[in-house]
Amino acid sequence: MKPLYLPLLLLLAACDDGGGAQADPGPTADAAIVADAGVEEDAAPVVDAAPVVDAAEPDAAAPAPLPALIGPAAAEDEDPDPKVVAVTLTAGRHANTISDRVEVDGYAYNGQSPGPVIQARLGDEVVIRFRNDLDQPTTVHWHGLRISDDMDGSPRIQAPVQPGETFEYRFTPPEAGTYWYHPHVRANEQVELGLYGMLIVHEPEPPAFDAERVLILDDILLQGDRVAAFMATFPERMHGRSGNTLLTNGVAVPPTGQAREGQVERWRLVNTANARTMSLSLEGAKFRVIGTDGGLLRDPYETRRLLMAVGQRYDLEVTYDRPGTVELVSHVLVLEGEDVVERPFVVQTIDVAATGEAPHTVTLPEVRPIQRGRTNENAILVFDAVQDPVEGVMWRINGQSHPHDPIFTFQQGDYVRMILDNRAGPEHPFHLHGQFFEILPDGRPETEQPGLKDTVLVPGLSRVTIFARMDNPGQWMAHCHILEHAELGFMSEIVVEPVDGLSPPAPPAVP
Ligand SMILES: [Cu+2]
Repeated sequence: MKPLYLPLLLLLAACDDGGGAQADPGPTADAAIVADAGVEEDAAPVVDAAPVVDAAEPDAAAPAPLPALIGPAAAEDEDPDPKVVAVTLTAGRHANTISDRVEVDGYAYNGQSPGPVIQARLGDEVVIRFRNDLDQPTTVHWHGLRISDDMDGSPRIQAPVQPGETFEYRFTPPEAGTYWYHPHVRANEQVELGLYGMLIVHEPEPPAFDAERVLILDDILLQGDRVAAFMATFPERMHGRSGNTLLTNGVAVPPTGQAREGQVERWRLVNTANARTMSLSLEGAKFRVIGTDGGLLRDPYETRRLLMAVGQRYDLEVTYDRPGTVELVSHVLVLEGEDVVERPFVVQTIDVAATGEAPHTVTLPEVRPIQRGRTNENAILVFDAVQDPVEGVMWRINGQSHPHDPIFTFQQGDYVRMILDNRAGPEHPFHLHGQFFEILPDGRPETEQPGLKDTVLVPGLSRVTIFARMDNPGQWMAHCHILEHAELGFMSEIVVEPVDGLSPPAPPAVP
């Protein structure tokens, strides 16, 4: 069987002149903190607190029903308590159907890939009764949730769940937003084989959209009807694995949905690919960005292209202002002869039925502004690579691959300016667990991303500055989200020490 409609897809990462792992040693870890210890006035944005959605009026009797969801099947809440969401989640082998002609031997959660959409309301306690039916250890990481570190799925804290064993994850998400979950053990293999899903924390009073549409965007590298061998090529080690087949909610044929002229939907997007940065456009409807990694934006914005690094999320408000066909398009660099050209691939189609009705206006909850203060710490993180006799290439962060000790220790409440200095050719989507940050905009699309983020794209041979408020104490992974880079050394930790009198990010008082 053949991969479906796609010709050879090419890496999106800029070519680095033939594999140029750069041997520049970079600064030593000792030299990495360049902070003058003193507090420094800062004109740049600094995260003060996550945007807080104003609490809803209490209605103790019955919570409002969750919005209608279009996408992968949602997990069943097994707990009758309206304040608790309890879900059984089992990882196991599964034949994943990606089209009516191709079935791929892979993995799945609860027999579906993507796994079930897990939904909670802000303030709910979430209990995940996890079971590992794989033949290898795994964990579940809740990407973006600022929960306690022992529930974060980090294999440095949580002993990985062995085959046949169980683990109960228990947390109360402190912010509403669009999140996702995936393993943090051999992630380049387990995610590619199908272990990923979306987790939604709804606002106390969800905006009244006609529907919410979940779009989990991925790619997969197939050879015939099998997933290609892992780490078998030098380009995969250099740039991460780029698939030759794009998947939307696990299927290769662009799914078709239905809507009616005048309707307004919320689309929740996540890029779960191993390495591929998505460049997206939406044609045939009006849309604007209303949310990102850290939840709803105070100032939604319009754009023609969405640049979406792996791990990042966007919430869109999509307004069907005319009948016809709406297409979500992924713009991919493709090798044609000797030329690299950008080609459009439709990854979702919506047929919009004519009604003659004008779109209604959806009122969004007011989001408080992000407070900006002063940085009191600075950190430089240098990303580079060295040649390695075994692996071909090893990725480094501040001169070390897989550093054993934390690369930085901060105090709870620190405002940290982090300079992410990429000295190699390939781009790196940098992901910080447990905290949010803001990106200092500098005109490049990678940095023109307002709101609170947990993942930022750092292009090759350049720097990006972020401002992080370290308000969640614990031991937190800091790594490249190109899963092959993380496996090959680009995986570190920071520590945030608790400070007396400061509480960790707590769920807001929701009645
Ligand atoms: Cu990387």
